[in-house]
Amino acid sequence: MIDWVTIFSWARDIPVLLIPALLILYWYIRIPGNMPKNIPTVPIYISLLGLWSDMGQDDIFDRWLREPLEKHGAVKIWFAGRWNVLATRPQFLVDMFRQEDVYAKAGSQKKIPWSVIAALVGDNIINAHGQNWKLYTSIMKAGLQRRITDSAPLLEKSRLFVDILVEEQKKLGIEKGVLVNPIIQRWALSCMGINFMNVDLEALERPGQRLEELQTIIKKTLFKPLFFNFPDLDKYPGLFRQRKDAFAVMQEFGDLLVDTVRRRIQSTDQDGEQVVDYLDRALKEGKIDEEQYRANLKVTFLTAHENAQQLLNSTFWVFGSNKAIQNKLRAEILATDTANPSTETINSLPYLYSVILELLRLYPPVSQLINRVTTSTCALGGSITIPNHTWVGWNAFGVHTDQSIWGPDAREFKPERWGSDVKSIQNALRSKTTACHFIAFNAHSRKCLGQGFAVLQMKIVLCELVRRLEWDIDPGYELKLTSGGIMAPLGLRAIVRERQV
Ligand code: HEM
Ligand SMILES: *[C@@H]1O[C@H](CO)[C@@H](O)[C@H](O)[C@H]1NC(C)=O
Ligand SMILES: CC(=O)N[C@H]1CO[C@H](CO)[C@@H](O)[C@@H]1O
Repeated sequence: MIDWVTIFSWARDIPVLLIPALLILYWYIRIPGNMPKNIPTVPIYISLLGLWSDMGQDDIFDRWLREPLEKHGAVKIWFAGRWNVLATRPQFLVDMFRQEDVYAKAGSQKKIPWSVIAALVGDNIINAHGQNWKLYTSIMKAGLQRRITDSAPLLEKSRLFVDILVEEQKKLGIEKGVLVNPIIQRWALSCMGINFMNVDLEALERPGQRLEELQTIIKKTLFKPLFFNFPDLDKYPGLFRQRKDAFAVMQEFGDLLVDTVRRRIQSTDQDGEQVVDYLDRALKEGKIDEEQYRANLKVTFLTAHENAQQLLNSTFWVFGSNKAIQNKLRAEILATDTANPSTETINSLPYLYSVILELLRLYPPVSQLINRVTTSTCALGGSITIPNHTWVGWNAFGVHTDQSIWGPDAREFKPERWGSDVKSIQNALRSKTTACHFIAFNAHSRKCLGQGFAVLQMKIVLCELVRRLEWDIDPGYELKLTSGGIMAPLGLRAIVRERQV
């Protein structure tokens, strides 16, 4: 028999339970009253799309963000558990990037210090502000910007990378494409190791090492939509088993990395000039503590391989689907008539250079970042009044594909727009960066310190790739970009053929 009495008393309790729950939810997602009124709000469900849809971030942008951003230059947007101001108008960005003290860097270590991502990155050269940033820069800058004169070590890793692609294709026959992403990750880890950690990780030579495996796990863990949108949930690892595991993975990565660099040959690095050597000495001299040492080591490891990895993922897509560009680049590279180009030769090729800048423009690996906080009430670009202690950020994909900035062909891949000789390309890069028309590496005081290395490394791998291979996109592959976080194609397959050289 139905127990009506119980049901009624239970039903009576529903509002009693529901009202506080709704109030809490309302309080949690409400837009603070002092947020700027003269810019539109992106509805919260768009920020939460990742929870139920697998739309790529280019589609999400085109559908919901492009119009308000191009019209108003900035929007209010929900991200990582709070309301933020996101800007794309160059004039606003110049203002933001120039006034370091007003729009202060504040990464997850400040915003969500209890979170998994904060456990991963800590307080480091990228997200620190003020004295700490100055300290880290004074220690690491020389290592980050070390001039690379010999192309041979990077060329050797790129050669191995191409060998592996060819081998994998042989195993698959000629109809199915190679899954390029995992091989790219091994290439990127190897290049990072020999240039910043003073250690050859042999990620290409010996696949499946734990340090490599952890990278795949970390990337998956960080961008779990639920925790990405509601980082407050990270406060309860007891409730969420997978978050407990996530914290353990971050710890394991740090321990393993420190262990790996400590085991490198000690005799040669007394006066080593790589980032790890400078960090070692700073730790020994007591300039930084163990925690700061680990945070900066980890962030160098991550940032120095991850962005290049994503950019090369995108490169396979662009060249595979645009043979004319692939062929034009090949012609320029073959005209050098050498399999072992020096850095001078590599740096003298204008098309190669402009192709890489165009890749960075249309597929900026760091496509959106909200990691600055206002330190007082301020007027962004003189017109948008933002309250103190509000998070602000930028979207590079939006800036780079705005037709009012880049012209009606903004969405087309046209390397020629950068110029036809190295000098004019350099000038274009400089002026477009200063004006914040191009922000793949950010701009002004906090711009990327690894830019020189990143571009050289891409030039070298492209030389080797197009010299030895031709490739097409697997006909069964349909382009889909990642839905959040770093921007790149998902699960790309390419059919590669070795050229007769
Ligand atoms: C294609 C490759 C790369 C891209 C697209 C890229 C992009 C960026 C961006 C957008 C920022 C600004 C981040 C922010 O505003 O918080 C940045 C900063 C930084 N990048 Fe890169 N990066 C790349 C490669 C590298 C490499 C290879 C290194 C070497 C370790 C590196 C080291 C750094 C450092 C240290 C900063 C912080 C600079 C500062 O705040 O003073 N990057 N990068
Ligand atoms: C801005 O907010 C921060 C954090 O709440 C506070 O420490 C700081 O004093 C405020 N600055 C001003 C100028 O009110
Ligand atoms: C977006 C995407 O698929 N990127 C991939 C590039 O390759 C690495 C290595 O396998 C993957 O981890 C990334 O997810």
